[in-house]
Amino acid sequence: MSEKKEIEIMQSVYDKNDEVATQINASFNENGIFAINVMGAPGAGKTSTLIQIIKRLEGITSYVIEGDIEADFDTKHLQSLGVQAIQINTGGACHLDSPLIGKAAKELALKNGVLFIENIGNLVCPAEFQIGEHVKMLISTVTEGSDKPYKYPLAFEKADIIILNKCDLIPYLDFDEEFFMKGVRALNKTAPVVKVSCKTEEGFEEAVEWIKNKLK
Ligand SMILES: Nc1nc2c(ncn2[C@@H]2O[C@H](COP(=O)(O)OP(=O)(O)OP(=O)(O)O)[C@@H](O)[C@H]2O)c(=O)[nH]1
Ligand SMILES: [Mg+2]
Repeated sequence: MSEKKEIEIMQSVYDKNDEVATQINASFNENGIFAINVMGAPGAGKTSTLIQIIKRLEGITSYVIEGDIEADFDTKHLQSLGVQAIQINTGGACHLDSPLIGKAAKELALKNGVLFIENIGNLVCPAEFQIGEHVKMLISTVTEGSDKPYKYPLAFEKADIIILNKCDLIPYLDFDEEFFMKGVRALNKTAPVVKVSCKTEEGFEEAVEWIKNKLK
């Protein structure tokens, strides 16, 4: 009985979230905004990757909504680089939801450009919630180990593009790229997997081209 009640409540939480997400997505379309939900574990390099991508999107306005449980270091860092960024602190919640994005998007007064939404560092819950995005970008790293697609399948399954970050550290690790790719492809046949390093700033061209093609 109690189990049945829990399922009903969860269903209504997802339904309400998805309804708002659909409205937000329509508003993004009206305003010429292409929205990317950026997901990944804590410290995977989500903010570092955004910095690398944004500086290669010359001539295209980039906005960032930064999601964190607490603190605003990433927003301050992006703003110091001239990026229009706004902070959301969930105060404990492990993912962003669409009402939070709706409010932040209004404050940014978005018009014609790319909106990156850096989700809370978490490889599980962000993949479950639509937040009005057009695509999902997953930042995975070689330091997390090559078994992550097997252990956290939903994020890999739902990603439209997978960035494999921190590749400068491969010589010091036992990362098994073949095993990683086998796990990814069992879940997701189409998402490009792009190897990068924010440290050496290498490998970002493919990701930038992918975004530019989506904008067309
Ligand atoms: N060696 C190496 N370090 C990296 C790379 N990318 C990011 N880092 C480091 O990893 C740490 C976390 O990077 P962030 O960009 O803050 O990661 P994040 O995913 O935004 O972190 P949260 O927002 O806290 O979840 C920082 O110390 C970065 O300098 C990389 O490609 N190579
Ligand atoms: Mg960050």
